[in-house]
Amino acid sequence: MKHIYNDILASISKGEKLLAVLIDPDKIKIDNVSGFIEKVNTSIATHILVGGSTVDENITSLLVEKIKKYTTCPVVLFPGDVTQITSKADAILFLSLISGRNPEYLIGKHIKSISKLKETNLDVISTGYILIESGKETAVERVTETEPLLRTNIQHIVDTAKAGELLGMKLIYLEAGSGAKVSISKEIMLNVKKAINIPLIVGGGIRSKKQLETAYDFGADLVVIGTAFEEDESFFDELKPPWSVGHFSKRGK
Ligand code: 1GP
Repeated sequence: MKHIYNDILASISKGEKLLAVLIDPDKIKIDNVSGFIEKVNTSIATHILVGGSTVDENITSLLVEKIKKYTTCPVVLFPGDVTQITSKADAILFLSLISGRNPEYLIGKHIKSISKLKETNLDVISTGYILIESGKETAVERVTETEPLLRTNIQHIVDTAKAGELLGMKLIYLEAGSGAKVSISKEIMLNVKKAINIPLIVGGGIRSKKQLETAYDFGADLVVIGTAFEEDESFFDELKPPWSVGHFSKRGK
């Protein structure tokens, strides 16, 4: 088993910031994978996340297999459902949607996934997944039938993240939703980061280098970007090492 979580901790302890490119199996053509991954490889990206809210069965496995052919970046599953689990990846974010109150997404799906997970060698990373409202309904809300947390109720968001940590979760993921118009605010990131002692992931609606820098400056250890790369692959060209910001260094490059 690859120790992806321990590697994340080691990178963070060295002051490094991490970037994951999110690939939604529903949104990429299998023939375009090699070209897309080539771009990932030349950028500062450190991880590839694979997953989506609604994905046809078996596509994920084929996609991950193909991605692995072209990169040494760790591939981490970010599954919307049990069917997206594949042994071809290196790790899985074992997400519990702690902003919501739907038992299926708090513990139900997890129980259903065990027989499949037992057949894999994935590094299973328990993740407290917190959906924050971003102005319009997101796919996560629709699929999970849960309400996001109000972005103005900072204390409630902080307490939710802290409760996740105290329950033993290893990562906290603040999610504004794929393609969100408004990304997670500085104030939310700063306050959550101050309260927790585990790595902080931030994603949803980050579309520029400036927004990426802001997320890092306000506490994100790992930023997830999907839509911006899907819509314009030239964004990768702006994110090439060496990074111009002094505080940022890319692991292994
Ligand atoms: C979505 O946080 C991720 O689950 C990434 O969002 O597609 O908006 O980059 P974007």
